[in-house]
Amino acid sequence: MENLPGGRTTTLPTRDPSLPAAYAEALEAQALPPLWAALHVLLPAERVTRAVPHRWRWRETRPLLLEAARLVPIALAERRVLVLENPGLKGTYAITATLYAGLQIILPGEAAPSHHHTPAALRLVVEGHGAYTTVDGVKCAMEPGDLIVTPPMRWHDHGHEGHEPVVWLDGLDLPLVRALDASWASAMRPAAKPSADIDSSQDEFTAAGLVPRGSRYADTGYPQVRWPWTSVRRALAAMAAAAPADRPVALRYVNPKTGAPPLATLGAEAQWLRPGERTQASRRTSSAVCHVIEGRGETRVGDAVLAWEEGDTLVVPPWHRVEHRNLSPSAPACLFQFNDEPVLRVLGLWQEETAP
Ligand code: GTQ
Repeated sequence: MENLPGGRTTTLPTRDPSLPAAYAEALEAQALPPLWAALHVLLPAERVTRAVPHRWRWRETRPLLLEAARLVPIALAERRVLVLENPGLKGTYAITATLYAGLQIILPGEAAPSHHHTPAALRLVVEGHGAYTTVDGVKCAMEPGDLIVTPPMRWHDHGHEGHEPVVWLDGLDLPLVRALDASWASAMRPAAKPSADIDSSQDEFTAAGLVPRGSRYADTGYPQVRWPWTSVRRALAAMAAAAPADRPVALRYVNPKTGAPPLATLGAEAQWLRPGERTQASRRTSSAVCHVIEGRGETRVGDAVLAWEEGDTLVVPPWHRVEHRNLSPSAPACLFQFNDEPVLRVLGLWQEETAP
């Protein structure tokens, strides 16, 4: 497959030019397009996507985010976000057919008001200290590399008690939810002072294989909404130290009580690349957004080779061969990714092919 322009077209052929004109008009008048005019577009022989491989460099996005913070008051923007829009999907605010990604910036003392909506969201902190997201009144600290999820219809707002700008990567299933005509958000409310609660990950999910007998928190179906990077990194480092050199070192973020993905529509993973490591090439029917938490390297996505360093973000369209490479001879590299794999799996459409 590759990236056919207009591969997944919005307007399809609706006429068979070989039909008698009067008959073709009668079909159109009765809203009865002939399937044979579009069959091989609807069911192509090769998978197609308009999304293309692309990389956003942190050293280019960061100054533009800081400028947005100078130019646009939070009261006006409500969410001060520059959206990572796939160059193949112009005008859609989408990074792939199903996924949305944006970089959000908040300044010390600011508060982004509270709302809730049908799309699911996750945040991965890129830079800065002292911000927090409140999920249904529970305060989740945001330190670099931390993952926080906001499941559908949960009230959330963002605040900042630190001293420097904080930026995070937002990942949502917004294009998917829009395709289902199911996107909806409540009116904004002023951000309320968070309750004294801290998030349960800090005191209830502190070690693998152990869950609290009785939780101090309301049972919402989402026992954990925050994964501190310090714990994830420690787990990856321990795994890297023990794993055979030919085994990939990657961890999936899961609901600790069920093993299910952290959100029904979004999967998330962290991968540790040893110094000099090159991963085995594979392609999947799911699409993904990769973010560099630390290190430098390059990733082949389809025919593109995308060099990366800390803070960069890449998009992997569906069915594009991916191969990561850590270019440092001495330091590990850590990549975070979110993807639509749970959706593909539940629909029976998930497939992976590993290069021989
Ligand atoms: O922080 O609630 O990037 O509602 C897009 C939509 C962030 C948010 C986004 C949102 C948010």
